[in-house]
Amino acid sequence: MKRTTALMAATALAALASGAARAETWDMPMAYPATNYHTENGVAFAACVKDATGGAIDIVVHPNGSLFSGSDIKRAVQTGQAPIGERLLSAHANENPMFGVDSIPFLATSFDDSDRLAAAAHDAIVAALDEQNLVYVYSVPWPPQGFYFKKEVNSVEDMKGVKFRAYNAATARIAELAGMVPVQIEAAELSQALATGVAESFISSGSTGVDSKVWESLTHFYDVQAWLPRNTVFVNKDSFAALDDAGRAAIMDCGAKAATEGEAKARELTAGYLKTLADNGMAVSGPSDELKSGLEGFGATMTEEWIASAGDVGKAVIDAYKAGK
Ligand code: PCA
Repeated sequence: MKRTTALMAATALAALASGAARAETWDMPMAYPATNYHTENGVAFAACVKDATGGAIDIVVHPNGSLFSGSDIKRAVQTGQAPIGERLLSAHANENPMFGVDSIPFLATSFDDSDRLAAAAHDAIVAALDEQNLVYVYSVPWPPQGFYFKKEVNSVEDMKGVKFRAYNAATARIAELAGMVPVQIEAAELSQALATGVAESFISSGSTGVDSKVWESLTHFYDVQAWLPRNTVFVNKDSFAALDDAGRAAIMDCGAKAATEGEAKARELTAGYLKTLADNGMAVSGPSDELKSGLEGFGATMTEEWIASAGDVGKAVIDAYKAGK
């Protein structure tokens, strides 16, 4: 009895210290498996926020599209159905081209370049999210993107007619340029789509290839390092405004920590993912010169298209990124 009272007093004190009136539980929908580093990093972020607020903000991560499917997460947070969430922003480039800046083929192909591009685009992305009732918290890159097939592919001509799983407008556009047949599928449904033949190829990281055990359906991975898309965590603007100063600071400080730690993890895991693909029997290699130059041709077309759609803001971001290289 005595112990319980002491514990309750301690909890009350912690809540007082954080300046919060009462504890709040925040559901955080995420689209990738619980064991993926993005998700584990989200769970660490939630623990950081809980600790920093003395338990006043308790963020509960829902992985693998279990609360909202990947394609619904952003809208759910915009409309306040969930106060916080994580999404592959480039999947929403149709709403604002700035969301697709990380998926321009061969613009930023390493972690260092991805960081520089994200820094150059930061203010524009924060503003684009703000227009949609969202507050930017942090983003973490995926490893470089390569192609998965169930046959040897030595040129873009070899891609013709293949059923291709797309995850955003850029991946669908590549399919179109290559004469493939694109079908939009979330990562949570990828294994099944490959097993049933709905898709027979895709572009992604080694991370998603391993998560989806793609060696059960496909045979070849080409490490073309086309770009590094990012997952972005954002909060509903009204939910954020309703917090006290300490709560808002906890979210932003823990977000900065999550950005650093999540990317460190991505860098650390990248080579191991490709090794796992090879250990499971896949042929893992770089692209042939012919394939590479075909893809670079698509990249040039898509860079022009992106700059045309993103206007002066987009051009300024690309110029700033290139100037810093
Ligand atoms: N994995 C995610 C997006 C990029 C990546 O590497 C996916 O394939 O859905």
